[in-house]
Amino acid sequence: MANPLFDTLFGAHAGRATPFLHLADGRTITHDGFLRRTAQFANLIAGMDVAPGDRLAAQVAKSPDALALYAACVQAGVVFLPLNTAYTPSEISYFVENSGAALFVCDPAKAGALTPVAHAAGTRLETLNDRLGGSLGEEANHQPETFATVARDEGDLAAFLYTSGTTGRSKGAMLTQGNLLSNAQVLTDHWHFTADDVLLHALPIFHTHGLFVATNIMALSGGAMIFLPGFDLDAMIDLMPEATAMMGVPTFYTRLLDDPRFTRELTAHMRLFVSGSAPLLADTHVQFEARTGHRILERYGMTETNMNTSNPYDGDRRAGTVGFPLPGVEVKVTDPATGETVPPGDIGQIEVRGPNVFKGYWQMPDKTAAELRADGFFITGDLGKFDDDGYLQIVGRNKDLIISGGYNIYPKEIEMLLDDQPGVRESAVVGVPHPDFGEAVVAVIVPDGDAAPDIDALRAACARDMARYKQPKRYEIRAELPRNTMGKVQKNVLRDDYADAFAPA
Ligand code: MCA
Ligand code: AMP
Repeated sequence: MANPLFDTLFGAHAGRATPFLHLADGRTITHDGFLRRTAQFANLIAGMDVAPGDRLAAQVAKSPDALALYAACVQAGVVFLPLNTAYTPSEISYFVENSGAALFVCDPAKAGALTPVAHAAGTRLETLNDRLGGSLGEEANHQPETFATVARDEGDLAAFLYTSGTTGRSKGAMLTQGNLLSNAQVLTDHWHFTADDVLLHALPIFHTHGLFVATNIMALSGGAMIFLPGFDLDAMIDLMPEATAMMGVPTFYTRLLDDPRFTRELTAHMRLFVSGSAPLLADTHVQFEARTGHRILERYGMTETNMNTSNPYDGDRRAGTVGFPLPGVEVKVTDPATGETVPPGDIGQIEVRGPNVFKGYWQMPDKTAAELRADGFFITGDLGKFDDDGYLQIVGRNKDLIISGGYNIYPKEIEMLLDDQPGVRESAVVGVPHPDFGEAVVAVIVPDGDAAPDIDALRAACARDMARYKQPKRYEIRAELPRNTMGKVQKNVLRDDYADAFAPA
């Protein structure tokens, strides 16, 4: 096959007038219409001297054109690098520079703030909005609707997704065509997706969940998506009768359950609800089944590996577990000190090997070597155990990571920013339970001297440099941080002390 990922996901549907994207405004884009738009973008970017293997970074609103830009990169052999729309210019500048992107595409409304970023990185800037506009959207209209697909093989890179580290800066996870394709094939099959499915798609498309799981599965199966710009409770309840399946982070499910319109009747015709990206509370699982009669199917994945395990489609979907290794994926639980597999029931670090596991971190051989063993096993940083029936349970993290509403937040990044502010001697950032987001960020500040630091100034500094979802939702002042005998900050003590910070009154 000339370009396995493109040919299987998109090319296979050439000429089909079947629906691919149903939009909130009532429009429908067919498979063929989507392919023709994709070809226009592929012609455009190839004409801008963006060559196969080059990176195209995009911080654009979710829209059919944003998705066509992704498909166009696959067709043109260009490495697609999607970026969270919440990122500030200072966050963006790192990704554009670090990836050496040949082209950076942003929303026209942000072009003013991002032009200096692109200049500094020596990267060409173009724009795209969610209304077929922006320089790229307009230019694409004048391009041919066919494109000679660039040949690739499964080992060639298809995408970079940046993922933060416990220390230091974000790392570009290099994902190959084979990584994405193998996972899309396994999941489509495992979850029984066919051309008859209509997926209610309200996730962002700059992360694995919304792009490589939800979109790739629907592209492969030939089904359709109700493609919402983002999470919108009213629209989701209105449109659910048109769908057969939904994928979401746990916050989607708790918000739906909080709404009395979300009933057994509304979901009667649905065939599948999938949850992932963050732990689904067993309580949510139970409540969901009581309300709707459906058992949510929970699965487990990572940016570096796509999906690793899944509860069964047919069979017992167990609350509080992430199911079994997917076909072709090996999962083992090991002792962090020795790397030896521990017996079932014992807790250890979760390691994963398979065609889904990424190629390494872009230009970071040391970090790659630290997490990806020579034998192909990737050390996830998650802690878990297998039960006697072979279900994997995630019990914690061996990494300092907060997951809030499905977004990963690395405390170190926030602490480094806070520690640089006037009046702050040191800081510690922890995640504590939050009724909507699962976990929320609390910053604990130790003042430098007697005067309390200006919390508004700290908020402003975070707002300037950091995406909103990362910004602490609570600041606490403390004379000192709790430390163990080795001098290490005891974050578990802080998590306990502020455990009720967001408890409902
Ligand atoms: C929004 N806010 C958040 C978050 N989202 N704060 C913390 N965590 C968040 N996730 C902020 C807003 O900026 C706002 O701040 C306030 O919280 C309330 O916003 P709201 O309108 O309620 O938020 P929303 O627009 O409804 O978004 C919530 C959301 C969204 C729908 C849960 O965060 C979302 O779509 N999450 C999905 C993330 C995802 O796709 N993750 C997959 C990663 P203020 O009030 O101060 O203005 S892929 C992955 O993890 C792996 C591979 C996997 O296994 O899938
Ligand atoms: P990311 O690297 O941003 O893709 O986030 C991956 C992390 O999300 C994993 O390492 C887990 O810690 C977490 N995660 C994903 N799915 C689940 C799940 N079903 N239950 C618990 N944690 C999950």
